[in-house]
Amino acid sequence: MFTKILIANRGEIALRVIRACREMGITSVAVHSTADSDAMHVRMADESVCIGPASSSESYLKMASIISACEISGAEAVHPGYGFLSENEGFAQALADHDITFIGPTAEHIRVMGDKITAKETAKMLGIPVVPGSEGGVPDYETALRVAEDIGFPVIIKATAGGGGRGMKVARDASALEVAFRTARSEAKAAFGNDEVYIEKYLQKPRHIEIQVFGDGKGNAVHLGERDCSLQRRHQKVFEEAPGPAITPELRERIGKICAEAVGKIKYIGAGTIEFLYEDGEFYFIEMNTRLQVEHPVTEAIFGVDLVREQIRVAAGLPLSFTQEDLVINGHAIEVRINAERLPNFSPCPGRVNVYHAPGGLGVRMDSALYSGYSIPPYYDSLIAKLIVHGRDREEALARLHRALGELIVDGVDTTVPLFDALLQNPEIQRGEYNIHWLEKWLEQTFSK
Ligand code: MV4
Repeated sequence: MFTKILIANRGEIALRVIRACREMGITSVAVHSTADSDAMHVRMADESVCIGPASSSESYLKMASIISACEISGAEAVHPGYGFLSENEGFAQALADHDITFIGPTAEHIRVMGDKITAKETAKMLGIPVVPGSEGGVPDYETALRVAEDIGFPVIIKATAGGGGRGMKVARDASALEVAFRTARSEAKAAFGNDEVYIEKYLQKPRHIEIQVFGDGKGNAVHLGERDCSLQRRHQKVFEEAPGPAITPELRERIGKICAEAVGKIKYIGAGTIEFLYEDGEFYFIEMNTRLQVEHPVTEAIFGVDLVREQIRVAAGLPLSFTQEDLVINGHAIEVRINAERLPNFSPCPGRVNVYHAPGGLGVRMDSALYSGYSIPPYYDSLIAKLIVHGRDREEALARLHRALGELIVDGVDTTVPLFDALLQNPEIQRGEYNIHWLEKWLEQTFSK
């Protein structure tokens, strides 16, 4: 096992990793920008190294500085958290070249899953159901029309190099396809410097369902069920839950087994998430994330496992501490992302937090790097806390979320808490009846009046 791990991240996820290290008897090293000298992750880690100025590109994204920090501190492994360098194949490779362990998959797995076309080809080859569409890139409009008529309208055109929903165009019929195709191409070229696009059948009212998988790098792999992350605004998740309200035990077992077998076959190591659109009883692969995700705590809550501990174990060459049979769902968990943002426009609201008081009690987990008197810097993500509640069933989790939000105090900055208070009053949310378009429609109706 490692004796010292460097955490190449900040905020609540850095604390999350430090806590796992401490429980495992591993020394933690924080890195930070000059804007984060007073940040909680620096205070909580055993050691810290300043790696550059406020701008992420000169600090948290600067590979050479992070590798230097490993050498200065003697850290044997790096946990990248999420965002920043967590899915950067060049970083995983650079660490390997320096004999430092990247706590995550291989550079090759990151590369394959980072390109949407190779990811989809790999998924298909491994027996994962994919959205019907073109085989790879579509070179010209004539090919686009042939594919679209073959799979049937509506279709969606996506940029191979795109991500986070950028560079997508929907065409409802043949007359709309030519404009959509040419616009998608030129926008992809402008945004990503790569004009390759591909085509898929457009699913009109799907849910976003993602399967948590875990591999030991030796061909053993398990799944930890699904999370429903359909409630998103501009491709940012705001509310996530596990298990998914629409997913039966039979559906979970079917898709979970397919995913676990697939990652075992490629000898995947560490945590991964296989993302699907789910509609009318069918799953359609869209992409795979090769990192720990923001919303991992809902999975931890219902399975009673520590996913960061498992990431560290398999990175050190140890086996997973559970088998598929050990993984039994207990109850229901919900996470809400609390951002320092002003409603209704979600404009970032950095600044001084005069008073912070976290909720507590049975079934409540607050992952946050806030403290009273902390100044939220304007340079990074606006996520300031994740509130995770766990109950015996969905109804209890919802009641607990309402109760916990009432205990929370964040005085000094605006937050997205009022959004959750309002969502909890909504009968469709209470019944779990929503899809990927629900939140944006609701926001429009609620705030345009
Ligand atoms: C789709 C789709 C409908 N049909 N693909 C958006 C982000 C990217 N990861 C995939 N996305 C979508 N792909 C087909 N074939 C609808 C979306 C989509 C979406 C997906 C998940 C969560 C929120 C979304 C919001 C708008 C569109």
